[in-house]
Amino acid sequence: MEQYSGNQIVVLEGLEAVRKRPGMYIGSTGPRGLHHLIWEILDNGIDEHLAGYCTQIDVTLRKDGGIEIVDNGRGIPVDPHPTKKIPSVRVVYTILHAGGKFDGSVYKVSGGLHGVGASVVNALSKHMIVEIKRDGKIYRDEYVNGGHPIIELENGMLPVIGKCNKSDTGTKIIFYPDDTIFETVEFKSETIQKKLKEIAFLNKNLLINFKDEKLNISKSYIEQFGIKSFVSYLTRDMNVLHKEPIYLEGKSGDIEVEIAFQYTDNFNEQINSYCNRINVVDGGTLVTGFKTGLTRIMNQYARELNVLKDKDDNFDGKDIRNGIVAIVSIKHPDPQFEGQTKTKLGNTDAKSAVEEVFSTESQRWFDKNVEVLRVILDNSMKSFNARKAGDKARNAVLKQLNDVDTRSKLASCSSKKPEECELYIVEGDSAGGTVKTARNRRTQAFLPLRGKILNVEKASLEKILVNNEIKTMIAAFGCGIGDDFDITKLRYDKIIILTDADVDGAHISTLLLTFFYRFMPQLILEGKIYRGMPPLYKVDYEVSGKGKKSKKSEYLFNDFELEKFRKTSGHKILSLQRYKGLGEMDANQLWETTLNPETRILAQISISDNIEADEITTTLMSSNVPPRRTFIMEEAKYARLDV
Ligand code: 0RA
Repeated sequence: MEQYSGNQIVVLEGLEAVRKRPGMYIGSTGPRGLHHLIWEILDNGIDEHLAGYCTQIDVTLRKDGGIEIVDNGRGIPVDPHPTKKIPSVRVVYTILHAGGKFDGSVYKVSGGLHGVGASVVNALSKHMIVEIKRDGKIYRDEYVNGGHPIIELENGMLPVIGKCNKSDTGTKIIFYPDDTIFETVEFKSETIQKKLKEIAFLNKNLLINFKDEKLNISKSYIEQFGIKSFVSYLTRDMNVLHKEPIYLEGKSGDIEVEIAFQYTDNFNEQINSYCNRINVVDGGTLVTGFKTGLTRIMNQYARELNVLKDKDDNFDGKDIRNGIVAIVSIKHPDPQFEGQTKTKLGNTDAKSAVEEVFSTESQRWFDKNVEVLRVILDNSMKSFNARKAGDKARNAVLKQLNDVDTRSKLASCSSKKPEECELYIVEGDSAGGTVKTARNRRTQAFLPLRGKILNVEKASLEKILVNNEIKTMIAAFGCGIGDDFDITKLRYDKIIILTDADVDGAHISTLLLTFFYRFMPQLILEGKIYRGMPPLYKVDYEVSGKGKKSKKSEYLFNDFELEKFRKTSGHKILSLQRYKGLGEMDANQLWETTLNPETRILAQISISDNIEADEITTTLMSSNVPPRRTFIMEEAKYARLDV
């Protein structure tokens, strides 16, 4: 099978490096890394769209587990590569670092790996097929086991496998991720759909068709209004302060800038940024440019319109961004991505470009829409006033924090070594009592939550900071909050949320997660937050051995496990107990099922994507009830919640 010439063996060493250290190229070999493969291939089609040659991309999750991505661009060149003497397409798919520039054209990059993506995906696939329509002919190349070509060349050319209309051009890619490399090779339909929607928003008028052959789902995405619709979509379940998002666009030198934003009655800000359609998760210069421009222009208007009376008073950037949902998207000819994960834009000219475009265009817009301007200034004023009042309260609270009497509630553990300590946050008093007796007092601290957890999406900082439950948590963790947060001071290695496996329990843990996500996101990012998974059932069943019958019991964590036990264990069930809540277990049972590190099940909470996480918190927390309920019920069913 492996019939390739000498120079290709050298070539494949590059791909071998990718297989040895996949994490270096795609971040992880978990679900996230797996989906990254799709994004890489999609990026190539999007580049073709950016260049003006592609109007449609079809994505199909195939019945056989593979994924198929078809674009109607120009088709990857198939002619022999001038120095490598093999078809250009094979160069792109088998040589690491052969970006799109192989033909000397300026091939813009939209995606993360800057044109090396195709070969990386091939390296990590057990099978990959590329079909190209160009010049009325259909060509096919095929690779197995991480990029080994299996199609024999004819005079250095790929065989022609069919004919098509001359005007019919494009590229079809089918690949099957290697299951010896990835933890799972199952693509998630929903994750892909979300991404395609995002791509549609960022690429006005690009038609994207999605098909999931296993689930029998077909969807099409096309957006005429780009990021303006994106903002509407993000705010769809929030209370907005003005009807339509504000949309501004302009150019500064070579840099194209687009900004869309809308104000809501939320108390936080959400700014998503993109450079060449790449989500710049950590922002950087383009976001700084937007913030600087917004602060300057709004303070200028506030003074002109006499909203700020005292001439020494100024709106803080945060006052002005209170409740904003914004997208900043730029096209830059030479983006520099910084930081360990390359998720922050470094170009200083991006800052000045965004600031310049925002200043000019926003003034033009606000001069024509003074009523919206008033609404925004009014909103900033509320935040300004709350801040002035809040500063006092906040300082008082922060000072108090060290003296908060956590003893009455927090049952601490005797060890003072954070690396071995765990904090259980437990819903309700009755369960709390049992946890307190059942736990390992040396390493397991425990905090019962009474009353309702405040919904931080709907409360002002002032209110949040005087809430007792929240104060106690901040004090117990020991690492402060917001700007003062310092994770190195965290007293526990794990913070474990333990609620009943019902809808209320799911709601409480969601409120807690929202609080962590908004005010101590590092806790989630660094994997410190877990959800305990108490069992739902205990079955007593009969076992017979050596002519004797005896009774054994087992804990089952969800309906699925119960079903499986019934169908496959072959044991006669003597009794089945369903736990309605943690309170129904005695100390031994609780220890065995939920507290004992050897036997318990914990779900680590992670954030998979900035937008997704922001989306979920707002869907859950918004004042429009319907979406919230469905989400919680759904998650409660699986007794699992990943933010
Ligand atoms: C470079 C040059 C040309 C096409 C492409 C890249 C191309 C790459 C991919 C990857 C997926 N789909 C693609 N479509 C096009 C064409 C150069 C020319 O025809 O002049």
